[in-house]
Amino acid sequence: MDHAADAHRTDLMTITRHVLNEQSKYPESRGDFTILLSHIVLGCKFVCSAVSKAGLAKLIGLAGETNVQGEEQKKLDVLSNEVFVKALISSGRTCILVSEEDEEATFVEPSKRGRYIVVFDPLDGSSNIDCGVSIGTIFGIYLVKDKDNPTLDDVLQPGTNLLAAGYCMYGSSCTLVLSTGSGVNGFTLDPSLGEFILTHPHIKIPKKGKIYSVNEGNAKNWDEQTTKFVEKCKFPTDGSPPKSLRYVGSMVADVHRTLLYGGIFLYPADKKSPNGKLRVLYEVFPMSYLMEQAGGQAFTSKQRALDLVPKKIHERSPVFLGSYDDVEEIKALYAAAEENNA
Ligand code: AFP
Repeated sequence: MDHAADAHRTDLMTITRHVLNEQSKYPESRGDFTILLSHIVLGCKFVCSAVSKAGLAKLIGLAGETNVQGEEQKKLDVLSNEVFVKALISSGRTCILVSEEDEEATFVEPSKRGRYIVVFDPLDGSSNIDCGVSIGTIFGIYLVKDKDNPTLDDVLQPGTNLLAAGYCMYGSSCTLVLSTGSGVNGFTLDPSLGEFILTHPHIKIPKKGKIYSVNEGNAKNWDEQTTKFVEKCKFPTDGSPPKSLRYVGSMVADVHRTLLYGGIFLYPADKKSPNGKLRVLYEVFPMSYLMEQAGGQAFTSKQRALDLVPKKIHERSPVFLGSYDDVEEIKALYAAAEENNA
């Protein structure tokens, strides 16, 4: 028996303890963020449990509704959205919520209002639900300017203003990855304890990776830069081995692998979708924030992704994110094209 390992395991760093530790660095803090986070964690635990029972409980199947992007909503999307919205409002710490599933932003009634804005995709990758492939929740947190007078402008902030961001992946284990602006930490749900335990402290993405992740089925509609980049991944000209391709089609799963193993995740613009597919507020921003906090980069084809200022809550943007050196390569291709056009 490995007593040393067991002794180590007796000092469990739960996500709440971790956030309380962080909070203690700010004497003026009133614990509001910790309370908010505990409600997000509750939502994640609920969704995790629902996802793992989905087949059994016959939760899978169309709910007969269509979401704002014109996609068919699965029952689990509807459930997850309801659970998160209710958990966030009942925290008493939120004032505006933006969910992928709701066309309009939700303004919390004054009696339940707090200082935080939460943007989230309660169940991303829903086309993977029926086959049991990893899916996830993505969230970002902002501060409102004036709690008594919240407006949509408070939501349309650049990603650089995020206070925190994270995702929870419902896969072979349930993993919550979080950054509150000082690095990235990963927590795994111990189902017997019902607690997220710190299992991946101080995640740093490798500076260069061996994997690229993209839906190559869209290749015929890509621009020249994306085409060149992917060609270089497959047929490198610098003597390095070709990169491997991995693509789940669930952003959380593809980004999680990229964060841990290194490489690049791309969802570029193409002729059919000139703004790409992924949503700025609750997909591109949180994942770009985590990548930067882990030492990587995120780029839109025109600028640093976090510098974008969205004009609409469901706006989309192309994104290239991952290992620093890999993103640097795609940036160089776009910079060269711009120079040639100048
Ligand atoms: P769904 O929620 O419709 O499955 O979309 C998932 C997603 O928004 C994101 O999680 C994936 O990275 C991306 O779309 C996959 O899109 P493609 O199916 O076009 O590759």
